[in-house]
Amino acid sequence: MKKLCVILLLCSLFSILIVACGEQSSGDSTNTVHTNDIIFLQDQITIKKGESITVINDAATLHVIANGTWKDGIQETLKEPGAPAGLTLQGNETKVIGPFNTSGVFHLYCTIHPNMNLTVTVQ
Ligand SMILES: [Cu+2]
Repeated sequence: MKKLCVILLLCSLFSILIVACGEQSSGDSTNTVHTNDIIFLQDQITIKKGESITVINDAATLHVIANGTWKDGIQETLKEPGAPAGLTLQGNETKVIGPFNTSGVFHLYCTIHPNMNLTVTVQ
């Protein structure tokens, strides 16, 4: 009886491991970008066509993300064909931007914070 329990335990641990690995390789979960109160913690990300990006605001500050870019402290609104709609990110909020259904390079920026840029390469 004790042996059977150990075997059952090992089997269930093994299946949890398989499920965990499967989730990690299924794409979207890895497309995550964090922000602090003034900037994206990374300035670029590469994703696959059809995928989205999860933006996690680690600060209590509002961010307004849109298609465009900051150049030398001056903001430039862009209308790149295929760029997804922008979004408002409240303090400590997590939101998904996308999906990006067109291949190419897209520029996202925060309209509030100078030089808060994110370049998205869609392959
Ligand atoms: Cu911002």
